[in-house]
Amino acid sequence: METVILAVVIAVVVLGALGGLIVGSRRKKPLPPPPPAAPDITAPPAEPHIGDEAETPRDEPRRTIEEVDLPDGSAPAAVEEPPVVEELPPTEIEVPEPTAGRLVRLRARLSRSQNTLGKGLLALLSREHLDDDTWEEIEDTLLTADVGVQPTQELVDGLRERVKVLGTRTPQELRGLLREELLKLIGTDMDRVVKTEPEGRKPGIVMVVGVNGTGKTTTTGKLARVLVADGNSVVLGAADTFRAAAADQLQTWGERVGAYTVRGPEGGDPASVAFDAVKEGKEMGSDVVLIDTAGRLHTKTGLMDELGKVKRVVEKHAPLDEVLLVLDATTGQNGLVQARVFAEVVDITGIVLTKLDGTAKGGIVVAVQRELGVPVKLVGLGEGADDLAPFEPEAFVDALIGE
Ligand SMILES: Nc1nc2c(ncn2[C@@H]2O[C@H](COP(=O)(O)OP(=O)(O)OP(=O)(O)O)[C@@H](O)[C@H]2O)c(=O)[nH]1
Ligand SMILES: [Mg+2]
Repeated sequence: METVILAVVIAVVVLGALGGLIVGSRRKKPLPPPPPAAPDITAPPAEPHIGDEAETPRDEPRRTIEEVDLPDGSAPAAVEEPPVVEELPPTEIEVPEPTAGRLVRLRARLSRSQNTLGKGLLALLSREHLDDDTWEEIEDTLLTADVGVQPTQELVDGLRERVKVLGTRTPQELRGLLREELLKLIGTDMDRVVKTEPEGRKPGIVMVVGVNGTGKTTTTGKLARVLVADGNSVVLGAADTFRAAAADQLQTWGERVGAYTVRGPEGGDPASVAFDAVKEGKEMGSDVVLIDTAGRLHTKTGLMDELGKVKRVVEKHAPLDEVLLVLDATTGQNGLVQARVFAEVVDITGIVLTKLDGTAKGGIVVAVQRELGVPVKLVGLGEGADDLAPFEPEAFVDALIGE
């Protein structure tokens, strides 16, 4: 009898232990796959709260280039790192070019703006008789280069006045005048530094916005390189969930310089991806989080509503340090209309003008700053990884009018 009881007891113990093992191993399984992609557009916008981020699948090994200490006690048991060691490909981390003097190095890329705007103006100003027709041609040149009506008027008035005072003119004097007047239009006293180092906290948070195809993702990738080159650790947030390829594109940029990319399911909530990216940046002790956003949407929610929401949700962590509006310089006046719309929803703090290489419309720099009252901080001068330059008015004008 005793043996029977003993057997039963042993059986119960063994079964219990097995059950425990099963439960235990289930707990160790990776987080469940993402929910189906179709978002419920009728539901009121649900803003993520602290803790919601656990729902975002961590579906990729973390590719950090260094060990990062999590803050004490903040690592919840549920977040289990997959064993990444053998999965890491032998990624070669690139060392980006330094940013100093990039605009000067890339000046030849401005050749079309240089010919129409800079050289065109100089040629006109060098005419023996500066009659009304010539001044009209000067005006047309400026308007064609997208300088904008009001700034064009100011520049022509300023030049007319100074040329009159000057009397006879040498080419050197004319170049000097034009240089000064162009610089006056562009402005030399604006703060064009991309703010990534907020006081007393980390990480700096930068959001990149703009309509589709302007160069947001490319710019985010190039900016990550610039920051890494300057010694910062960077986390990228793929808040363009419109298509998986968008996140892949960003992640590829990140991997080249060893920046980790936070992404969500295709069609998922961009705001929660952005929220998670900043959370991750905090946990990893990163210096900067760059958030790439969509230029168009899955849902019927307006792009602007969505951007507003991304901004609000990210600001549950901390205020955004920069909101960069990316504008395609080749689209001219269209870009200005876009700028106005974006500025109403998110406070734009800086403009990135892309595709300035090969366009004659370099004057858009002036027009867009006027439109928004916000400085151009970066310019895109090509598709290459390091073809993004800090915008320096002097170097820009010198490139336009030659030396
Ligand atoms: N020539 C030139 N091409 C650029 C520049 N910046 C971006 N591009 C190109 O513009 C195209 C679109 O760039 P993306 O970065 O994908 O644009 P996006 O705004 O992220 O587009 P969506 O994600 O569709 O909204 C790419 O082919 C880029 O290589 C630039 O400064 N000069
Ligand atoms: Mg993109």
